[in-house]
Amino acid sequence: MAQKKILKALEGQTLDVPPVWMMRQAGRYLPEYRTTRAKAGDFLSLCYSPEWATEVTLQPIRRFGFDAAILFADILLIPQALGLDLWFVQGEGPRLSTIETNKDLQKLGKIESIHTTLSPVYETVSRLSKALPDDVTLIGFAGAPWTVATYMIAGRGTPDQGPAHNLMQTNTSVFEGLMERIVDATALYLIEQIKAGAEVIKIFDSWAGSLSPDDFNKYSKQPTEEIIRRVHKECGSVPIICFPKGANQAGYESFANMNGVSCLALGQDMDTDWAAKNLQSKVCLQGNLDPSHMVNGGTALVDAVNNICDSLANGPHIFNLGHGITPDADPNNVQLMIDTVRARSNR
Ligand code: 1CP
Repeated sequence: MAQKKILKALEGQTLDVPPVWMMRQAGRYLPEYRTTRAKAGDFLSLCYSPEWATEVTLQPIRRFGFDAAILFADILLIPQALGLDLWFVQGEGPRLSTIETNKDLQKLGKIESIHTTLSPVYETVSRLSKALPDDVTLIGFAGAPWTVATYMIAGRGTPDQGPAHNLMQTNTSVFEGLMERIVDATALYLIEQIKAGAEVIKIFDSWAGSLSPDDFNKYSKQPTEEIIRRVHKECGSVPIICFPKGANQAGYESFANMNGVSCLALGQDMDTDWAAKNLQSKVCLQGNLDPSHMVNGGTALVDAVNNICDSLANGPHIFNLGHGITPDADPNNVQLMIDTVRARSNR
């Protein structure tokens, strides 16, 4: 039986007090993160420096004592490792060279060569697994193929993932060829993270909500299932958290019924009473406080935390936000959130 609280919840145990961590817990809302990032130079240098990436992953653990640490990296390192150019424009976000034609696809490197670019990330995982306190769980992660593909096709973040939908419809073979390569690379990447010490894997499908039901099944659920199958075949039954963000209830139900999924992360748009009733007997649930409470705090925050915990109290629950914390959040509100969760007792 697992000793760490997060692993207990992922095994299906209902705990007195839900364990807690936070998406983007290492980030710009923390002054110590901004200092380290300035020393590292830029965001990508931070991701590829085992020393600095380890430091920023540990910062929120030291300050708040979260129950899990998530590797500091980004879902867009996979496109870069496959051969695309990647850079971040200050105040705007990521930019990438794009995949639009079969010729672009053929230019991508051999899948196995991703490890050359990504080896510093594995080194960070290995350092973290030694540096973390005994009761803190180390989470590795990757983007799901659909979400990663949306950036590789558009060359940037898009409000509606239009370019990826267009390629899917007008050049299905290039789109599916790209998806296959991302599946191959992501499985290898996650296997290496686990070998280096990651105890849990989270797969972020941030743009799953823009897919029609058929496309959701084909391009969110099936590729994710294939990655999990390969990871489990190579590494045994490592717990997997999936986040098909914005998926509807039928989409969440199909993920809960999928082989190998231990936990589903809920966005703040999900009704926790519905999720408790329809999903929690099959999987652990993670979430789902609206990140705006981290900006505003006060009794609204306390009430919202308690409502979520009440609603999910009768099954396995890991407390988290419904999406990443924003740079304008107040660290004092993070402390208030943790104190409110830890003051609870479900029995
Ligand atoms: O310092 C900075 O200015 C960079 C901001 C930042 C950070 C802190 C980016 C750029 N990425 C990250 C780290 C990151 N990204 C983590 C680290 C661990 C943690 O949670 O603390 C993780 C898990 C991610 C995952 C990620 N990157 C996702 C999936 C989750 C989500 O937020 O939906 C996505 C979509 C990205 C792409 C990305 N990276 C960064 C930005 C600003 C974006 C979004 C771009 C866009 O669509 O406009």
